[in-house]
Amino acid sequence: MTKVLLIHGPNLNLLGQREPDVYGKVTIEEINRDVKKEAAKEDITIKIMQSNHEGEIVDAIGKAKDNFEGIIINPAAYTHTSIAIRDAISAAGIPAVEVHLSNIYSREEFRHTSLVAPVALGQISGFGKYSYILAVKAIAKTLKK
Ligand code: CA2
Repeated sequence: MTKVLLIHGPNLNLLGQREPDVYGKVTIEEINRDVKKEAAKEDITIKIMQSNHEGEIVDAIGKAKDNFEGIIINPAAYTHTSIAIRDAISAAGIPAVEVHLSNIYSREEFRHTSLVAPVALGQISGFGKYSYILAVKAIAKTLKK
């Protein structure tokens, strides 16, 4: 069974509780349930974590190489600020798909830059919870090659 690590970055635990105008009503639990369902169709086992702490995310990416074949990550606000997360992904040497619920390019200018994108396999942005489903399909296709 192929194993993939899904990382939700800071504040994504608040989904569905605040700012529904930006992120909709979807909750992290609903995303996780749908992602697991989609992954099962692709014979992928998903381990899911959420963290509000940069170092914790860096540590998880650092360990991922030994236990997972790929990473799906929504780095949330760290997308735009974290060289540490970018370097960890680059060092991990396994494919990582960057995911965003919102279209980061249609929002404030400071969200237009992703430090992670250059070291990711690709980026999916703007499709709400379907961004995550598309990410599962993308990583599945890549890992089956
Ligand atoms: O669109 C995305 O998925 C983002 O990664 C979400 C981040 C944001 O900083 C990125 O620019 C784009 C924010 C995640 C915080 O989510 C919240 C959800 C509900 C209430 C408050 C924050």
